Amino acid sequence: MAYAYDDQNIFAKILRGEIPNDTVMETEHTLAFNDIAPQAPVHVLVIPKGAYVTFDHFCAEASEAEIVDFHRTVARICAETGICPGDGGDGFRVISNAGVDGVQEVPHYHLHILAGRPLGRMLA
Ligand code: IU
Repeated sequence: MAYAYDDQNIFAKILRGEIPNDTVMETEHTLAFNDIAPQAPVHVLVIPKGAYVTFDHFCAEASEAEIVDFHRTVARICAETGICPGDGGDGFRVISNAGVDGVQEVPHYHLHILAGRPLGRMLA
């Protein structure tokens, strides 16, 4: 796997504190913030603090601590937002775009949490 991480991408700048963000949750390894152009009433971006480009890059090279922290953070945000079907919420979708065909805009791995309206059958 050969990923070159561009440390000038916008999320890298957010992580360095060079650009403000609307933080939802922050942990040792993970930052979550509201998307600047929300596509649903709930639209949270969750990013690892490490320099990973895509889902596969993150899962292949991040430590188990980073991977667990990331996914627990996603789950905590869903729970605290009240969108988990198991707790009576109306549900949600998680999406991660990768590369050209995935139409990935920002080359720092991130997962979208979308909720708050019917999201339809399509993935995008
Ligand atoms: P994508 O998965 O890389 O296509 O999505 C990138 C997201 O980052 C997209 O939903 C943008 O609205 C969002 N975003 C942001 O929240 N803040 C920014 O400064 C920029 C993009 I640039």
